[in-house]
Amino acid sequence: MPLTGTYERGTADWASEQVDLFESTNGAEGNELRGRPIIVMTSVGAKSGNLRKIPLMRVEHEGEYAVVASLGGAPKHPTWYYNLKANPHVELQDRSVKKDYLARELEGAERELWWERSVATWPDYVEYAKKADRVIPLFLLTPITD
Ligand code: F42
Repeated sequence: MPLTGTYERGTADWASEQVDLFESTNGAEGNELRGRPIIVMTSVGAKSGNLRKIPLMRVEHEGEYAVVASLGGAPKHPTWYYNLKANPHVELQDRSVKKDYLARELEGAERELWWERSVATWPDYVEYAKKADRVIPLFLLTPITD
C-alpha cells in the first residue's frame, strides 16, 4: 500500500535537488554519488506527518536494503532516523523500481553483517563512524509483500 500525503522538501538543498533529478527521470539520472549507486527513500515525518524523500547510499542484498543514519559522521542522528522509528513503513526506489518496506533498527551480529555490507558499498562510513561520537544506526528494510 503506497504511502500517501504531502511531500515536504528537506532542508539539505543538494540532497533535495538530487531527489528532484532522480524522480523526474524515474531513477535514470541522479542515481549515483561519486560513482556509487544511491536509492531514494520516502518516509512519513514523525512530527509533520508529511512525506520526506531522501537519497541514501544503495546497500542491497537479496532484495533487502540497509540504510545508514550516518549524516557524514555528524554528532547527531539525521532527523529521518526519528521518522523511521515512528513510522517504519517506508518506500524505497532503486532506479525505476519503487516498493514498500518495513524498517527495523539492527543490533548485534545482524547489525555487524549489514555494517560490513554498507562499508563495502561506501567505505567512507568507516571515517564517519570514527568522527561521530555515537553509534551510527542501521535499519534493515524488508519488502512488504501483502
Ligand atoms: N545521509 C545519510 O545519513 N546516509 C547516507 O548514506 C546518505 C547518502 C546520500 C547520498 C546522496 C545524497 O545526495 C545525500 C545522502 N545523504 C545520506 C544525505 C541525506 O539525503 C540527508 O540529507 C541527510 O541524511 C540528512 O537527513 P535529515 O532527515 O536530517 O534531513 C534534514 C536535512 C532535514 O530536511 N531536516 C528537516 C528540517 O526542517 O530540519 C526536517 C526533516 C524531517 O524529517 N522532519 C520530521 C518531520 O516530522 O517531518 C521530524 C523529525 C523529528 O522528529 O525531528
